[in-house]
Amino acid sequence: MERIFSGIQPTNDLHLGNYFGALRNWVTLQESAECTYCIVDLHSLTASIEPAELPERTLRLAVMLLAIGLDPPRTTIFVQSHVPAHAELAWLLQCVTPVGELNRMTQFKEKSHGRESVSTGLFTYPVLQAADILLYDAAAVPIGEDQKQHLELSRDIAQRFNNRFGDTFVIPEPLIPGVAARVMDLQHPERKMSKSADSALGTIFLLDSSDDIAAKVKRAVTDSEPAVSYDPQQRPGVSNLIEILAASTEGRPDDIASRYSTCAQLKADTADAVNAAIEPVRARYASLSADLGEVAAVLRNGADQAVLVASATLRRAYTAVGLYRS
Ligand code: AQP
Repeated sequence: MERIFSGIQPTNDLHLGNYFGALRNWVTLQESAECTYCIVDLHSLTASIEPAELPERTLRLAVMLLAIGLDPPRTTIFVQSHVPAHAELAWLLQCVTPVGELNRMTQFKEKSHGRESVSTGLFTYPVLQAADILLYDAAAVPIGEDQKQHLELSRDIAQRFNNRFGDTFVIPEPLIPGVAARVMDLQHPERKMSKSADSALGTIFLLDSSDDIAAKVKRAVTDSEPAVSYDPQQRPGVSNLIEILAASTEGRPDDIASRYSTCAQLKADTADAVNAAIEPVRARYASLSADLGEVAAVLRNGADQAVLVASATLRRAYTAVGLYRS
């Protein structure tokens, strides 16, 4: 079976972009592939999170991953910092990654913009991401479009390592959905929807109430044209709503656009469709939250399985670069 790997940060509650861009694919892939999914808590240290909040956020994210339909032990779910090989391989990979390649990363430019001081961790974030993926011999990585550049860097790093030290890593392919690959912020449709946006008004969280979702969609920024048409470049706000409705109903953006004459009706139907799509997730989240001991056990078992695969790959990489092993 093909191996799949992907990760998500415990930086805040999950939103519709995470779900449509990546997580829905994570669930589908369980049917046809050997899947390993990771809560990348080491990555989240590059954002400013209160240490006291991180354990609870990590556990809540694990509950959410089960609520969306991930199914252990068929699928491995674990926490990145429980498997030391991630940090160890990241060091090896940093030693073959030119600074110039990291300087080109758009996410680094965006996240460091205007900041007085930027951590080395934020700069080398994509190298740790490459280590995450390469440790599990992943042939494919389900991600949203915003992560495409990082995945390309992972491929370049793996190729460079293999050329220099001999075949060690599988070269991963990105798996990006055709619709809603980049869900945009409802208030700033030129920016992607994000967990850590300044205002929650532009972000639909999976745990938002139906009323909150209806209110956020109603207030979504569109434009001065009253008619509905799908044109992401010229009409990002309206087109974002159309994509959200398409992803919620498994429809096609062009077909949906042709069925609406007013933005008000588009907004009303989008809110209803989003609520229908995520209501089962909210219900499962509530019932799974009643037994956090069970969720903690899933993460312990996941780490045990992940360690086996990751340490074998790390050994291969250590031997390839010539480190002495007794
Ligand atoms: N707006 C989005 N549209 C489609 N896919 C998205 N993803 C994130 N935002 C969108 C995808 O979700 C997966 C997990 O993302 P992450 O938590 O690891 O980091 P991120 O990409 O940095 O997501 P956020 O929400 O923007 O988090 P913060 O604000 O904490 O940085 C990835 O596959 C990503 O592509």
